[in-house]
Amino acid sequence: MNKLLLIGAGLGLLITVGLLSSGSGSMFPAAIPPVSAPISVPDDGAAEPKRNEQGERLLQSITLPDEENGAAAQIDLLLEQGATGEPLRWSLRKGEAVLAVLEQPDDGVYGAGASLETKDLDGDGRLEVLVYRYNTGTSGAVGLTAFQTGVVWKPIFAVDNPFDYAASDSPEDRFRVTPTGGFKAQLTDVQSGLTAMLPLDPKTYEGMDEQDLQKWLNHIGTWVDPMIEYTITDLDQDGKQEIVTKQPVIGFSHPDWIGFIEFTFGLGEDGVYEPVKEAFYDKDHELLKSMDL
Ligand SMILES: [Ca+2]
Ligand SMILES: [Ca+2]
Repeated sequence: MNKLLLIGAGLGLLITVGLLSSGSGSMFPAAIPPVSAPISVPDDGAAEPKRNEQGERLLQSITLPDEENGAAAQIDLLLEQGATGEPLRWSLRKGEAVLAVLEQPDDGVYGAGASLETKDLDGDGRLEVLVYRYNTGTSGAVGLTAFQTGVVWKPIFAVDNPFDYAASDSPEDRFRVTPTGGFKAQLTDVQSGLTAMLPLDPKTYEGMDEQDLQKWLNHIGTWVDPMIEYTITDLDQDGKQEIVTKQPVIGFSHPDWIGFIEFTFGLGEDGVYEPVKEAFYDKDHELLKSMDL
């Protein structure tokens, strides 16, 4: 995953360098929405993807210890596509048995590629299965669903649509990013109340037309990107993994990252992950503010 994110960031960098070097006389629009770009996603390397009799595409297979007989069981990740190849749903199967199904969110955020990872998240000695799905736009958004395995496959962590956590000046969005002039922007989570001033680095905007820059510093619609990364780590050393999500806060285009939002998810008493902490960072990943949720 990290490799892919690097590719995404690299492309974004090229786009921004292009903007900075060529567009000094142009106005920057109020907000530049994520642009679709053909960034490579997992499993797109095969010229002839493997398909089963139903025409579903096999994306990945893993082996898990089988509870019943102690042998290993093969788990397949399959993709069902629509008439024009659009990804409709992903399923996890053991042979013909369907263990879990993930639907494409309504706004079709995911490309075909998806990948599996196994990890013992709750520390009970049994592996959980993690499914990553990828948006193909410049934001590099990634969704993650983690399943407890066994007789019943239960989702215990789900960012079904990472864009649900993004924000772009819409009143129903959870976050507000407001440039306040003087190379600063205020970031607020209207739901939790957490707020911080993000410092903007003047060096980033050298070469911009001075008039445009002043307009931009006061009025531009900065925005919050969806989740792009999940860090799985046992922060409090209790044997259960925490999941930390990362969202960039964007200045005028990718990858003008002016800050980051992180949510830490911890396992609740019911064995399902819930958000326990929120933190705002500046662009150098120095902590600005955090709060327990
Ligand atoms: Ca486990
Ligand atoms: Ca822990």
